[in-house]
Amino acid sequence: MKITCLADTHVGSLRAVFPDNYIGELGNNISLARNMGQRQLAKYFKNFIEWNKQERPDTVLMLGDLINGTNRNAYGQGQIVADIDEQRKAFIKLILPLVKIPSVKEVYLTTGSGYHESLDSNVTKAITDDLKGYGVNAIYSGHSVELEDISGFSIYAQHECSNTLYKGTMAEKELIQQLTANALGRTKQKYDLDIRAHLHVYEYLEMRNVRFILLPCWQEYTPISGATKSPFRWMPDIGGVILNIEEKELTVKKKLYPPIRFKMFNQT
Ligand SMILES: [Mn+2]
Repeated sequence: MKITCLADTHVGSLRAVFPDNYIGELGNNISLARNMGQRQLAKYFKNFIEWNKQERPDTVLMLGDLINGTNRNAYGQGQIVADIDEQRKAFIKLILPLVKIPSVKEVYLTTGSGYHESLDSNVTKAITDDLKGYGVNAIYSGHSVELEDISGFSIYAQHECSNTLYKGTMAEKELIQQLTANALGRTKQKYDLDIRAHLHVYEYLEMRNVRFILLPCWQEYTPISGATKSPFRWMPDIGGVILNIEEKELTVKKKLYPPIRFKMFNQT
C-alpha cells in the first residue's frame, strides 16, 4: 500500500504553486501573471507528479490549506487571484494529473486553517465534490483522517498542530499526548502514525512503535505577521512524501525541492 501525502498548496498566493495555463472566468490567462517563484514551484510540482507516476500510489492524502482563500490575516494581500472560486478551479487544474494517476483508488481530503480557506463556506468539501465530478473517488474527511489496518498500521492525520520553537519537540509532544490519552482510556485506538501539516516544514520522528510526520508545503517563504522577525525559522520545505506500508513495515520516501529565493523577506 502506497500513500502519497501532501498539504499546503495555498493556490491563490503569490508565493505558492499555481498551474500552467489557468484561464479565468472572464477568459484571461491568470498563469501569465505568475512570478519566477511560482513558475519554479509549478516545475517542481510537475516533477512530483512524474515521481508519483513511477511510484504508483494507491491513495492520496491531502491535508488542508489547498487554496489560500481570501487571506484575511494579511488583509487580502499577496494573491495572484483573490476569488475563492477561481482558486478552487485552479487547484483542480493543478491536482488532477496527480489524482488521475491510474493506480490511485481513493483520495482523502481534510480541512486546513479556517483563515486560509473560508470561514463562510466549506471549500474543502466543494473541492471534494469538484473532484468527484471528474470521476475521482474523493472522500471528504472533515478535520481529520483515520486509516485503520493498513498492512497492520493505523494512521491518524490532520492539518493542524501546535507550534513550538523546535518542531521536533512538537512532534514528540503530540506523540506522547496521543499515547497518554490512549493509556488513560480516552481513545479507542492507538495510532502507529500521526501525520500533520500547517508548519510548512518536513520532519519525521520515529520512536519505538509510534511515528510522526510533518508534511512540507508548496509555498515559498511568505512574510506573514511574525515571520519577518525570524525569517530563517520560517523558511519552508517544498515537496511531499509517499508512505510505503507492507507487512508491518513502513518506509517514508520524501521528495524535497531546492529553496527558490531568499531576497524577498520584507515584501508582501
Ligand atoms: Mn499552510
